[in-house]
Amino acid sequence: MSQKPAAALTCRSCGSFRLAGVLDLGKTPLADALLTEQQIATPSPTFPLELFFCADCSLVQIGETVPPDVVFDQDYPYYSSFIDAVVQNARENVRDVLSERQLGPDSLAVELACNDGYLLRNFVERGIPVLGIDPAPGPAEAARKCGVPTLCTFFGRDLAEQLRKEGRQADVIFGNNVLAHVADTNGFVEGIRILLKPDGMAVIEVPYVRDLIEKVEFDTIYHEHLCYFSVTSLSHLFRRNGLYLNRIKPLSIHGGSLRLFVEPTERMDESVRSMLAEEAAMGLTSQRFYEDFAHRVASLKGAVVGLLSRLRAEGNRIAAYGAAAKGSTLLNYMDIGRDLIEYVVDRNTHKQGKFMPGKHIPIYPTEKLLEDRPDYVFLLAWNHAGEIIRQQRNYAQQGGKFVIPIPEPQIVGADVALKSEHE
Ligand code: DWN
Repeated sequence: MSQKPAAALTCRSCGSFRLAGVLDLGKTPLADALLTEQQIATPSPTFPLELFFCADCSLVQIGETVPPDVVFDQDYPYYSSFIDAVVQNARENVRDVLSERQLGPDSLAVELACNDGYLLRNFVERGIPVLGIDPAPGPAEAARKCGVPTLCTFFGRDLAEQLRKEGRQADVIFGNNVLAHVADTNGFVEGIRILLKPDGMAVIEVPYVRDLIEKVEFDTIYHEHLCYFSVTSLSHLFRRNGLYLNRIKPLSIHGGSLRLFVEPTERMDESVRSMLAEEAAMGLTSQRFYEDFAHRVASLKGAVVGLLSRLRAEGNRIAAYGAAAKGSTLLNYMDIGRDLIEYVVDRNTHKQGKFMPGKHIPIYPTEKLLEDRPDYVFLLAWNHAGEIIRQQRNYAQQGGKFVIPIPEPQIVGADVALKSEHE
């Protein structure tokens, strides 16, 4: 691993200059910037994608900050409600919070990056007032359509102050897969403290950097994800802004995540203490934990490209499932194009008919798999393998097979489809 001086760069959380290079994925297009037929005729803008480790607060982060209004523009295509696991995870999250906190008509539940209302609608159904905040116009409009009053804007210190002045402080603030996305990390967290009632609680979900490193989930690195959190780096970030990480619930979603319970009063429990101790013992707080990551990613590339090339050389046809942002990183870093993958399928109607960034692989509805019957389906959305394989059991039972690329390439067929049906 290079000890990159990275002179111009400072840590997004603590401001330290002591950033060490972990992995350089080169200059890549924006992962969710899917292209129309017209747009593939001209080159897309690309941006450096390099991962660093902060020796002072342990935050893993990328160096480049692409302007948020470029990343989350009017074409931002991600809609949570197309993914059953995400909807179910949100339903369970709300159920658990409501089992601990008595909320009613005088309460307020806020979600930062509420997307299409997939989570707050659980409060709307119970008559509990809500407020959604999301900068992407498409998802924000979808949230309003399911009864979630939504501000289509970025959240931060200023908006929090404005809402507090209007008397709209929150009993509970949710933020799922948003903390890693914000350019002003400290301002966002300070905004949470300002918006929370003194006895309020924030429930925040983030992917866990330990899973990223240990399971080689390198494709979850893209320009939307500015930060990659450990419990150690999160604890520093919250404390600096007057909040306390009091409880953690590890989750399997998105390749391994943490559900964080954060309050204005310190009440740290054993779940936090034990993870902090484990991270120190494992070395997540020092460079050595990250030193061989680049080598392991390069090895994974060789194994995946080798498998796909062998399958193609044997005369097999291969499609992909999931026009996921992570899929863009994987295809572009591994240089996997239409010579190996004929097309991608996705349930999200906003993605169908478009093309993947960089490799310009076309995206079709998922029904194409049964119509066209490719020999293999490469799971770009490997983090949803169970849900997808269950859903595509007819394809599997007719001989179709799946290639799961992460943490190492493996082929699964009907036997897994049948098994996963009963999971
Ligand atoms: O942080 C983020 C994560 C949570 O979601 C966002 N910045 C962007 C996005 O990342 P992603 O696109 O890599 O997420 P997913 O959830 O892995 O994307 C899955 C893709 O697969 C979506 O386009 C939906 C699609 N899908 C499908 O077509 N049928 C997914 C499932 C489960 C399905 O059954």
